Amino acid sequence: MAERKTETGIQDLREKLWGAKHVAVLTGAGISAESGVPTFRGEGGLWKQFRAVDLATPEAFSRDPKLVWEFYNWRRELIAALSPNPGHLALAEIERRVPRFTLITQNIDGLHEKAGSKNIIELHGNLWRVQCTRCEQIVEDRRVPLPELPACESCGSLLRPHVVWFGEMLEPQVLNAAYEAIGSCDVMMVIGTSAVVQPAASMGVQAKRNGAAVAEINLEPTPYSDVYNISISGKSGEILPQLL
Ligand code: BV8
Ligand code: ZN
Repeated sequence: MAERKTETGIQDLREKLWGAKHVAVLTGAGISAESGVPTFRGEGGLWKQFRAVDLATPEAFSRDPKLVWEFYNWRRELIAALSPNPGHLALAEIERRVPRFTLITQNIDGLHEKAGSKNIIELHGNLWRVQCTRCEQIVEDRRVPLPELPACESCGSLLRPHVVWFGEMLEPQVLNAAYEAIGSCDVMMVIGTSAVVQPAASMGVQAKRNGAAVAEINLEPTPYSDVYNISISGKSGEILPQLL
């Protein structure tokens, strides 16, 4: 395992970042950890407490929609009270200072938008949108909590969270937009993701293959730490402001 440098890594990334024409960023649950949003894997991770297959799959929703809604209502309640942290804010500031910026996130918490980021691609959907299981209409819904079994305003059918569950396809336009950014960026930062959920997990390597310089910022090593050009060990809320 190559050494994961913090000081020289930050210096190196700073130089690359401020010379870039198009900066792409991929974020995971780790960027929101310092805001108080639980991550999925690792210490205190959601999937230690709950089984993903019981809650974040279409089969789980068909079997027990009340239980799945209870899980999402609990997360809505928790996240509604939280604010962006210095990591989210630094990304919004970087976007204002570079010629082109694309933020690809696996998170559904909406905190990047709250921090002022503009060009956001939400790979896995958004906790604050719901979709009708029959007429497929998608609407923003910020009620906390939602009824046990929320119903569509147009057709009365059961609503589901507008998120991508395990075993479901990501929306093609969303995925295409992400791949376009990955193919055209010259610098990519991969921040706070354990890099195990596909297809997001391999986006950093794809950017590197396309010629971008790729830097990881994570508290822990990941399967790609040795593959990227730079791997910085630390909290995103502490590292990202140092890039400004
Ligand atoms: C699909 C949304 C086509 C809702 C989520 C190829 C090989 C093997 C399996 C597959 C494959 N392709 C597809 C699959 C199946 C599956 C998959 O990847 N499974 C894995 C687990 C093996 N993928 C899919 O099903 C995807 N669909 O590919 O469609 C298809 C379909 C069927 C069959 C084949 C192909 C859809 C995946 C969508 C899953 N939806 N959730 C919800 O949240 O409720 S995933 C869930 O994990 C999260 O939402 C999150 O988005 C995602 C990723 O997690 P991370 O963000 O990385 O978070 P994690 O907790 O793991 O890590 C946190 C990291 O932060 C850690 O590294 C930690 O060290 C670090 N950290 C902590 N604090 C800090 C920090 N870093 C910095 N600073 C800090 N302060
Ligand atoms: Zn409907």
